[in-house]
Amino acid sequence: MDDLDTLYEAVRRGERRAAARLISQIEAGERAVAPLVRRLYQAGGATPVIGITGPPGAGKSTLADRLVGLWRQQGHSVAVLAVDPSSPLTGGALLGDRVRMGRHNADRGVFIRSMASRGCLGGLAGAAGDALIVLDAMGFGRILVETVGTGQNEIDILHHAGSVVIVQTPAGGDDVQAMKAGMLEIGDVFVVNKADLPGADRAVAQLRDSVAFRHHMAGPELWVPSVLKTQASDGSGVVALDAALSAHIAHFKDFPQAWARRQRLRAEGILVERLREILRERYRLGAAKPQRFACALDDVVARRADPYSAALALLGEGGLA
Ligand SMILES: Nc1nc2c(ncn2[C@@H]2O[C@H](COP(=O)(O)OP(=O)(O)OP(=O)(O)O)[C@@H](O)[C@H]2O)c(=O)[nH]1
Ligand SMILES: [Mg+2]
Repeated sequence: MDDLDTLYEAVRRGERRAAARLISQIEAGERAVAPLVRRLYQAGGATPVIGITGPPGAGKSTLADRLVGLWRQQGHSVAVLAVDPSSPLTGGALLGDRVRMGRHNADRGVFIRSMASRGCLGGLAGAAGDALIVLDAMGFGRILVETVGTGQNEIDILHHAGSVVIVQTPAGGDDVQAMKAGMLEIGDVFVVNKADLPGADRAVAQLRDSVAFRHHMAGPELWVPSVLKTQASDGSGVVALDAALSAHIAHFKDFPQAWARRQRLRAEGILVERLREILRERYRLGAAKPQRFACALDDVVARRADPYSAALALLGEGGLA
C-alpha cells in the first residue's frame, strides 16, 4: 500500500521514471495498480488532450513532432502517447515514431511513450486509456495521443481526447466517403497533410463540403470543424493547425454547457467501452466462469432458456428479458 502511495506522489510530481514504470505495469495488466489508476483519474482532467488519427503513413507522427516543437516554443511541457495496435514492440511503425520524435528525446519537457501491447485488464484501448490517465495526472501542458484510425479500438481511445485531429492525404482524400465510418463525426479539425502532393486542394474542398453538410444547421454553441492543409515534412500549416486547436479549446470555454455535454458523451463512450472489455474478458473461451454460468449453459443446451435470456439473466437483468 505504501508503495502505491509513493508511486502516486511521484506521478503527481511528474516523475517520468515512476510514470514509465506504472504504464508498463498497466500494459502488463497488473491488477494491483488498479486502485492507483482510480486515484490518478480523480486527480486529473486539467490537461488538454489532443488526439491525432488517420490512415497509416498519412504523416501523423511527423505532424505530432511539429506540434510538439511548437508547443515547446510556447513553453508547454508535452506528453505523447503513440498507440500502435498492429505492430509488435519492435515493429517498424513504432521505431519510426521514435526516429521522428528523436529530436525531442533529450528534452526534459517532453515525455514520449509508445504502446503496442494489449494488457490483460482489457484491450489496447483500455490500457491506452489508463496510460492517458497517468499522463493526465502528471501536470503536462499538453497531451498528444497518436493512433492509426483503422478500427473500433482506435476510435474508442479518442473518447479520451478533448480535441480530435483527423489527418488525411490528397491520395486518401480521393474519396471522403472512404473515411472510416464515424471519423467525420468525431473530428474537430481535419487536416489534409502532404499538401505538396497533387490533389490537396481538391481534398480540402471535399472535406469542407462534407463538414458544411453535417453542420448546416449548427447553433452558435456547436463547433464547426476546421479544415486545413499542412505539409508536415517542412512544417507548413502547423501554426494554423495549432491556432485551430486553440480556437477549439477557447470555443468550449465560451460555451461551458456544450463542453459539459460533450464530456458526458465522451465519458459514456469510455464507460461503454470498459463494460464491453470487462464482459469480453470475463466470458472469453477458457476463462474460469462462475457456477451460475454453468447452470445457464445447461439451460441453453437443454433449450430450457434461449441464449439471449440466459445472457441477460447472467447480467442480473433476467426480469428484463
Ligand atoms: N511528401 C510528404 N511526405 C510527408 C509529409 N509528412 C510526412 N511525410 C512522410 O510520410 C511518411 C509517413 O510519415 P509518418 O509521420 O510516419 O506517418 P504516420 O501517419 O505517423 O504513419 P504510421 O504511424 O505508420 O501510421 C514519412 O516518410 C514522412 O516523411 C508531407 O507533408 N509531404
Ligand atoms: Mg506514426
